[in-house]
Amino acid sequence: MRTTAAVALEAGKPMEIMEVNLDGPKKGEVLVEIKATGLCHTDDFTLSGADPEGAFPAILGHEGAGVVVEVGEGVTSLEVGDHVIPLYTPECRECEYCLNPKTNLCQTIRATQGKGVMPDGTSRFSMLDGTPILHYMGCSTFSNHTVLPEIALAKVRKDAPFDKICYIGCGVTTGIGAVINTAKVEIGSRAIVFGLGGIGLNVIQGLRMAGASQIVGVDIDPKKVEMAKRFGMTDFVNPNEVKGDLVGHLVELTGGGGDYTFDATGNVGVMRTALEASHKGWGESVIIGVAPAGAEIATRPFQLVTGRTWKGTAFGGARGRTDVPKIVDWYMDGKIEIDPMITHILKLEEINKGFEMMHAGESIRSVVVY
Ligand code: NAD
Ligand code: AHE
Ligand code: ZN
Repeated sequence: MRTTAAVALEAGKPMEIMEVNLDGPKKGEVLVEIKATGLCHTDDFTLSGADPEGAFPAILGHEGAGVVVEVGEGVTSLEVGDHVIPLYTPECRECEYCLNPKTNLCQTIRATQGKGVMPDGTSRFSMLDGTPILHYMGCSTFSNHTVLPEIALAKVRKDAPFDKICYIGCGVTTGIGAVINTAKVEIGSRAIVFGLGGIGLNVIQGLRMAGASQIVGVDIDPKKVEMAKRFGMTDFVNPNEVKGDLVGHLVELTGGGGDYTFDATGNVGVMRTALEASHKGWGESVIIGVAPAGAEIATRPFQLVTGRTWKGTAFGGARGRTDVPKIVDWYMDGKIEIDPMITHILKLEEINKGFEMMHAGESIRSVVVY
């Protein structure tokens, strides 16, 4: 079939909207009509050329929601008409990783996914002249139609609006999951969140749900303050307005350091600050942000010797086929909020404008509706 997609032809260039060929689903695969997709900072990171796994031409996008149009041979858990959320972290429920309760990182298709192809090593997308186009994070939600492995789709209730629940495909689940699954924050904890964008706000929302008593937000963009307060931030710190040492300031503000700190910026300098602003003896610092190729984290080992723990999280530690339908229920039951964070609804033709607004700090989440 033919479908319309925003194609990233090369790093550092705006995407181009074009008709592309899409082959039907092979064994174990599913054809999905994407109804809406969010724009995550990770898409921007890959488009910029900073992603070691970034390869072009590719169809980016990994935060979508849509409807099953066709199922390939052997697919048993989904049928035509089902509403689904694509999963860049799949859940096969059979591999060594899925069988270990300590991780959500299903590895069954990770190698081919990282190369931009389906599990059989080929792409379903191509240009009209036949040139193959790569998939991205196994999702490629910047295409009106896409093909995914069955294990990379969460089936969700049909009354949930696509233009809101697409955000559960990455940002909402990552932020809330980092608090609940990865840090396992206890009631009364003090926390510091670095980066108040589409992920950091969901960390704040998760911290409020978990009963944190102090939620300090740190961002260099004061435009983020109002929304962060709305979601539960109790104190705001702009590093550019702190005279002297930022770590010392945060340690004083939290009475010794955060019980939990979270990096949602992708800046390795910020990651160090987050670790060092966590409490001596027991503080845990969770890295969510994705850093550019070649970037490395550093701190004095003494910071860890004296009881701080450095952790990371992918997709908030969530097991997608199991957890994502529950998070959709939380949204539909009013237990979590999504609507205020979706600041812009765009057409696919406006997708590059969406990334410009992300760069300018004018948006929290832009969502493309097909
Ligand atoms: P975003 O652009 O919406 O937000 C980033 C925020 O960080 C902005 O508000 C920006 O002003 C702030 N910021 C930038 N530099 C800063 C600094 N030096 N100090 C304080 N604040 C600073 O991005 P997002 O969509 O929220 O994504 C955040 C990060 O999380 C990105 O690196 C993204 O790739 C990553 N991410 C990781 C996962 C995961 O599973 N680990 C999932 C989604 C996103
Ligand atoms: N390809 C990059 C790493 C990118 C990365 O860390 N991705 C996160 C999800 S970001 C979603 O917005 C993730 O889930 N990582 C686990 C994994 O297996 O990719 C690189 O550095 O090579
Ligand atoms: Zn993302």
